[in-house]
Amino acid sequence: MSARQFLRLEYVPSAEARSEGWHDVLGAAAFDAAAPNTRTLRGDGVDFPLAHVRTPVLGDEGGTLEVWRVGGPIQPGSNGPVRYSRAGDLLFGSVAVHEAEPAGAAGSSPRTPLEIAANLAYREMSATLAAAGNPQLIRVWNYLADINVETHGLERYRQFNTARHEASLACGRAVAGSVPAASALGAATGSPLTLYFLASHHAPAFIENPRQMSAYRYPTQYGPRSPAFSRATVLGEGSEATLFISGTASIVGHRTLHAGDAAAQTRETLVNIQALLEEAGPRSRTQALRLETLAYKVYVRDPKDLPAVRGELESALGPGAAVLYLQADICRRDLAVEIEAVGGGRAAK
Ligand code: 3EB
Repeated sequence: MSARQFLRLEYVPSAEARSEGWHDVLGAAAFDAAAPNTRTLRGDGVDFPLAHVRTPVLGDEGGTLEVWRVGGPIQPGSNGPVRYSRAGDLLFGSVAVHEAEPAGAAGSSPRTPLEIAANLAYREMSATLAAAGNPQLIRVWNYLADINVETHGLERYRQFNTARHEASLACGRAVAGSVPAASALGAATGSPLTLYFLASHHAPAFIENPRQMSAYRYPTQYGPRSPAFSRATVLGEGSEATLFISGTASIVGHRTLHAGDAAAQTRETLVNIQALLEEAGPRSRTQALRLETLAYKVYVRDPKDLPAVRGELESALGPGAAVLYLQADICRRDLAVEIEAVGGGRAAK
């Protein structure tokens, strides 16, 4: 069995990206309001999977790269539309699928262009993991256009959940319990369904939040198929561990709290993240991880809420924390903010 790789996460402003060394990059995601122009990066000999996500970076005119680095040799590969790279027991992959109108067959499953795209993306991701021998999904990031828009009689986030659930079942994957940490956010209209993911030869620990109903047990009022994700996963143990906290919001039980109050939603979300740290600590010997030492991506629905959200984060984390603020629509209309986090490795901004 290969050695565990030590993952490091960095948020790098695009303007500074040219001066980076890329030899130890397993994969990356570029966040930018504009359609991506990554020719400069490719021109510099970059050969890792790079997800392009069309969400504006708040408080910064240029885009930002989320960069995942490892030690040791990296092998690139591809499988159908999936680009991936492997290092030791880790795999990073990325896939983007455009939505097209279905050729017919109304009433069959999957039914909508988004369901078809998500079904394809999840099947290709699964096939890639099986072929590469890194079958354990640890963390998946999902970005889809117009996430709160209803088409074909169902909100698009709910369509996505249907396809994620059904494709996972079809690939022999769990839809409850042993499911990866995940986020699902809106992106610019017209952008393709974009996924990037981390997988391993080793299963992670799966962490739920005692303050929240598991999302995979949500009642059908949130959609016909429940969202198949864990609240957090931990790969490895103790000082070697990496903690992946899923998209987390102001939800207690299964209900949204503090609708219309972005500051209060931010505080409630941080209480949920603290609860996950307390659950993960004894399970994975990650007690050394504290709120202040995590790296965060903060999704703000309405840019005018940024000062309130940032104020809450700075008072909870101090001014030195690694935080990337993005504008994105969130999976429930009454949520103003969603926060995801990574702990361990050496997270730095
Ligand atoms: C996803 O993969 C994650 O329904 O409790 C983010 C924050 C998400 C909260 C929730 C779901 C929730 O679907 C999206």
